[in-house]
Amino acid sequence: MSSHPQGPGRRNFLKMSGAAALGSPLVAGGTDTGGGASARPRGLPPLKITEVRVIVTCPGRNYVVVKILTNEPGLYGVGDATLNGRELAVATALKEHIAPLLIGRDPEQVEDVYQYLYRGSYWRSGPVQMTAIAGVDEALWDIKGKRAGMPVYQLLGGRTRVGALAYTHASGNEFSEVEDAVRRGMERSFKCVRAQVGLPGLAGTYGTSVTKKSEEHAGRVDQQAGLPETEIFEPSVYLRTVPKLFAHLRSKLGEEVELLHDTHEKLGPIEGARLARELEPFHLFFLEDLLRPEHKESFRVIRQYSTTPLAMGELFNSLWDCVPLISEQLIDYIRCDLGHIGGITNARKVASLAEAFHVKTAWHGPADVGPPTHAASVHLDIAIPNFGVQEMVFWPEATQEVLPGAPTFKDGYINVGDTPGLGTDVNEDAAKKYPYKRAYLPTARRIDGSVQDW
Ligand code: GCO
Ligand code: MG
Repeated sequence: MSSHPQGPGRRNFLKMSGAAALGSPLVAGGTDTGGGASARPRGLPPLKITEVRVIVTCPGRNYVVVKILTNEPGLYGVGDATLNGRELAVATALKEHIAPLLIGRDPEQVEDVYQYLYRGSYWRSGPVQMTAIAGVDEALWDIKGKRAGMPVYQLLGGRTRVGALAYTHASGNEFSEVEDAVRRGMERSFKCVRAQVGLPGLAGTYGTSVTKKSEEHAGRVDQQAGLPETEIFEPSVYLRTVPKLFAHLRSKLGEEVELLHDTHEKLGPIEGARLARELEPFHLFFLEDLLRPEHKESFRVIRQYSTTPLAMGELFNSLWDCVPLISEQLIDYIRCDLGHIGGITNARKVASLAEAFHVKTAWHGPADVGPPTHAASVHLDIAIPNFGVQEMVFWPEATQEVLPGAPTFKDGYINVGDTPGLGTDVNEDAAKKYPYKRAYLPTARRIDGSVQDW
């Protein structure tokens, strides 16, 4: 690898190549070691990435953590690169393909690193690659914040709100169980609760085949072993059941609590339109992921029939996945996962695009992405003008031990403090106590045995 083009080495190079005279950034053949920013404005010494550690750990469930070290003693950044059920694919991409590209680079050139990793690999987008990039991106923003002595939200423009309105999960097999779970959320001061119910006669349905504590940990923390479970789903049963659940909840809980529901990409367009229309009287905060991510144009059908607010996006991996739904105003909330769409650098572009089209954000925030991604989401939430709501979880003790510093929750809002950077960290010794366990997401089939989206 040739020498890094920052500092004196770079200035000599520019003199020699004549590029300085043209005022152009570094453009030359040979090994790419960094972008074309001009000399350091603040008189800080040049910074270089010296090591990239990829830590795979399972404190209750699997997480992939990226720790980027620099030549400044003690200065490092931590990002989360967890992709539920495909953790080792991301860890390998990071270790084998991405880490070698980062050594010697200036960690402050966050956008340039993002562009280089996204477009520079030629093979672009996809969940594995974009999760790996997100881990790097979060670590770089963490370094930038630490170096500036500021929390990341300050670097993004400063606070626009006191905290981020948060939602929790409630589920059960009977309407009364779901009602009790929503009440527990409300008692805990949540103003917004997502409600999911089991389907009569069918074994396990997305969001319900979990422990009674599901609303607390919002994930399959106890179910990550062996081979995938198969759930059974039938659209007709689902479509008959869900409107009745919300009729029940509204009659018992009143109008004030904000209710949300996740279809998890299971329906076709006319089924989705029917559900959205039948749920209208119950005034959902939003109805999430009605259709598979491939069928963006089919959201037009749903819009034609219903005024129920729609959310979509946790399976999107690029800015361009978001463009059709946002630019046609086919959704009301864009809910990409910062950890699967390349981190803060890309998500803030999604947010700005959405701002121009009356679309708000609702970043994906389940237990299967780690605390640094949750923190990154909240830093963005409290800095942008078009924030909508933030999905959140409470972390089990083991996760807090390994990945301390997650955002905190109070009076219905999630928040980050003033610690420089993202505020999250990794305890590498503690991580070693919890080795990776192979784990899969569940899968689903119809009653006739055919494959169904889970
Ligand atoms: C949500 C999501 C999650 C996903 C999970 C898959 O809205 O919270 O749908 O529960 O199922 O992230 O790994
Ligand atoms: Mg979802």
